[in-house]
Amino acid sequence: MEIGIVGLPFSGKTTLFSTLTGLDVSMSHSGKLETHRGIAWVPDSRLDKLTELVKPKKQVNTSIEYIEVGGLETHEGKGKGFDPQFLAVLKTTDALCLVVQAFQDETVPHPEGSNDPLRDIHSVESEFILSDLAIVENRLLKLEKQIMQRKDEEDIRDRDMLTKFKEILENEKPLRELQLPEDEAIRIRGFQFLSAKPLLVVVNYEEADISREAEILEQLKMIADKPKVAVTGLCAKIELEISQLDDDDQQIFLEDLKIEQPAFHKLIQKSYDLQGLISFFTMSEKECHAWAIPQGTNAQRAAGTIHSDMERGFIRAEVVHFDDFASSGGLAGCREKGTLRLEGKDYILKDGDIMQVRFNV
Ligand SMILES: Nc1nc2c(ncn2[C@@H]2O[C@H](COP(=O)(O)OP(=O)(O)OP(=O)(O)O)[C@@H](O)[C@H]2O)c(=O)[nH]1
Ligand SMILES: [Mg+2]
Repeated sequence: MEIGIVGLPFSGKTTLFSTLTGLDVSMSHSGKLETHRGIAWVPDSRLDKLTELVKPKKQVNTSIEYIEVGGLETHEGKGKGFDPQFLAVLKTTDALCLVVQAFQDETVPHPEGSNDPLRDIHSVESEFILSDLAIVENRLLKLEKQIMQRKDEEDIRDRDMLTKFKEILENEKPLRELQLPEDEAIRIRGFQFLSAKPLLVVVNYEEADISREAEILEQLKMIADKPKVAVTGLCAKIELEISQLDDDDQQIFLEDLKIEQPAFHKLIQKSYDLQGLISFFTMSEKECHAWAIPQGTNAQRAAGTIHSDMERGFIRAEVVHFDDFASSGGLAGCREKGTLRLEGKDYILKDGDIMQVRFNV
């Protein structure tokens, strides 16, 4: 699972990237044409609780890879735009995280001269739309030529689909707003359109504004209400400090700020939810492990995320929900209450299920 971090220059992308991944890349920031990659562990209090109860040797959370690319630049004489090299990196990601500057700092002036999150979201989204439109137009030209020579059904289907996309993009609307029939939803993936990717907007506000978060985000409600879009806020500078503290100091810091968990934890969770992912768990003396699967995944497919042999040789799964496990204090209690049950391959996993796969290869 990969998420691209984008935004205007100085919006706080690198600060956020370092917060999420724990990597210090400030020193290596030698040129604008650099991309940074790193892993963030997805916090999950249920998995923490499982580890507490089961006491395995190891705990493994799910992870997300974040990739930061350089800011949207104004190129002399060429207008504004993302570097094509960055666009290529973004295309292969599963979702985009757009950072907008809402903090006031004399030493970090906004490239447009003032803070305006809506304007910034719009200008970055326009870049996505333009990039997609160029791909659509190119492909349409080729398809028309091909169809003139030979009427291929698949080409005609693609042409009709892309013609529909072209109209949406020309109206400056992102493709993620489209409700597509299933076959088109599958075919669109191959094009890696940027405006079709789920979008998480991160408003980077000032420390003094932490208590005003609800008010700040309210102004972006019309963006947050759109399909496959989520909006969240944080002060990247403070979050970076929090992420560098050990657990005890972190707790004191959070109490001082009157918040329960670091805002970047919420952000990671939202990146996860935005992609329609849920978690299930496996546990043994060796490790308690969280696994990411798309909502609606059945037990056999889910077993494949653990190991392909488990999917191939799937017989049954023993399943209990985390809530039942935690309230019973262990498997014995679950057996007594009948909450631990055997499920077949078609069972659809729920977020928080604990599963043990029986398989034979
Ligand atoms: N006051 C304040 N400054 C911040 C905040 N977040 C980032 N900064 C500062 O803004 C400057 C730019 O931050 P970066 O994280 O490097 O921003 P960027 O988007 O990666 O910038 P480019 O990669 O150059 O486009 C740095 O000096 C940060 O310390 C914040 O929440 N508040
Ligand atoms: Mg940067």
